[in-house]
Amino acid sequence: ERTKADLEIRQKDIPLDLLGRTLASNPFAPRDVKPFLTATKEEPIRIIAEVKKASPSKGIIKEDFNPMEIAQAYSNSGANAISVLTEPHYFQGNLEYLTAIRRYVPTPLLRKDFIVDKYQIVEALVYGADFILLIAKALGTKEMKELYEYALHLGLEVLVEIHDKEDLTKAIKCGASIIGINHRNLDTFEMDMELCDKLIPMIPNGKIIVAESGVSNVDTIKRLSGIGADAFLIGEHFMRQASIEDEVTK
Ligand code: IGP
Repeated sequence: ERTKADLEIRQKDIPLDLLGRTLASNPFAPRDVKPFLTATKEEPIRIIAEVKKASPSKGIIKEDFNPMEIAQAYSNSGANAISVLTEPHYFQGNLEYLTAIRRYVPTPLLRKDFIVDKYQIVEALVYGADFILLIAKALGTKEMKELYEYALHLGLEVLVEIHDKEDLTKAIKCGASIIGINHRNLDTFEMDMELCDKLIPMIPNGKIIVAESGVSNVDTIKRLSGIGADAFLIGEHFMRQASIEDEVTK
């Protein structure tokens, strides 16, 4: 649990000399994830496969959870990126999973967590992420822009998650180039699988669009790809498969 003093320290900027040392000794230079996530004629459907043991809406999803094995299976079956839950309480994630996977698996990695301060962004970098998640609903416009620019400054890309029109306005204001439409309402856990139909037409051209949550069949993927989604963030469905490799290859 974070104490108030802890939070106050975190709100301060990380001193430049400390950041400089951190970056100088960082073995994980972030890779450019945009080409991996952009739909092309040759590869019109991009998959971000998620490593997730549990969730607040479903409880434990996978009992015999081995993050490294799962990531390897995702990578072998051609996933374009891997999302690693690092949030310890609700998702039973761990930052160490990110580093372990980064050492042995070549696929680009998303740090999936509730990111609210710069400290977590530096953490994402040194633990081996290539891009991070920022949730529009959880941040003010000014705050989000500041965190977004900080991540870019460190060489990380950002997936900005939206759930409604106000979130989209925020995402556009902060200059987001990768926008994730989360079908799941994070307050109520309600799903709206028609959300992309409403929001994609409002998104300016040239953005990478990621459809997130509740995607569990090829028909949904084809339909959303047809209306402009580049990539699909899929967690639970893959975690419940006996053979992840067969399922991703579909
Ligand atoms: C994956 P699903 O329904 O395929 O397991 O969803 C991903 O979209 C979901 O884990 C997620 C998430 C989040 C988790 C989307 N946004 C924000 C934690 C925080």
